[in-house]
Amino acid sequence: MTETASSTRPQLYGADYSVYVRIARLALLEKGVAHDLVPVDIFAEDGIPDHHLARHPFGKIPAFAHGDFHLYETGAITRYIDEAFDGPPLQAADAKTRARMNQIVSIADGYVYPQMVWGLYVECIEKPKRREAPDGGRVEKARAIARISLDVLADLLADQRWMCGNALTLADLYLASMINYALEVPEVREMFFERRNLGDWWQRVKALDSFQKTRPTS
Ligand SMILES: N[C@@H](CCC(=O)N[C@@H](CS)C(=O)NCC(=O)O)C(=O)O
Repeated sequence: MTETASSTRPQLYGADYSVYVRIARLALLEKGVAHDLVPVDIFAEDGIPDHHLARHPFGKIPAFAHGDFHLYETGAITRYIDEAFDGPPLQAADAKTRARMNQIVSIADGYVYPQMVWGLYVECIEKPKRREAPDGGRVEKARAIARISLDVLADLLADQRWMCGNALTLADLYLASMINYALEVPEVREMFFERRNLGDWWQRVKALDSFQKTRPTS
């Protein structure tokens, strides 16, 4: 792996089950940046450790350090990784494609994560595993927004290889990490694979070495 921005090895703080930690890891691997994933369990029984709150005052993961440069928020972390290191660009150079990529990342943050990961995956898969009943109202709202999200994403993808054209971008990395959990829900699988181009995109995502190497272990 190469690293040319400085000789300091970036540190990513978090856990491999986290959607957002995985997005940052995908960016690091796609750029070929040698780094360490430093474990932090924000759901530990004794609470979020103070050393993590010092890195991320909102107590979320991931947090990131490159030498004495510290960051949190996945959007800032992944854009820094893309811009500070050599390796294939993860953001388009032209304004329109870059704006489209940023739009898709916002759709992922604003609708796919809260509705398809929390509203459907957590409600329909995680809660029953903990012997808790899903919140029917929450699921119904999430289902409606999932349907809109998949329609929009299928339209934006059209017959392109990746969400923003021929090159993999942050838009694909965000969606890959989120869709991976959402597809555990049978009704999401059905809605997703009804859209043939999304199914083809998913096969390409699954074939990425970075995707295989960042599979959650728990
Ligand atoms: N806006 C943050 C979101 C990060 C986030 O929500 N991380 C989740 C794990 S995937 C988390 O820390 N959840 C713990 C909580 O909400 O208490 C980012 O982009 O990094």
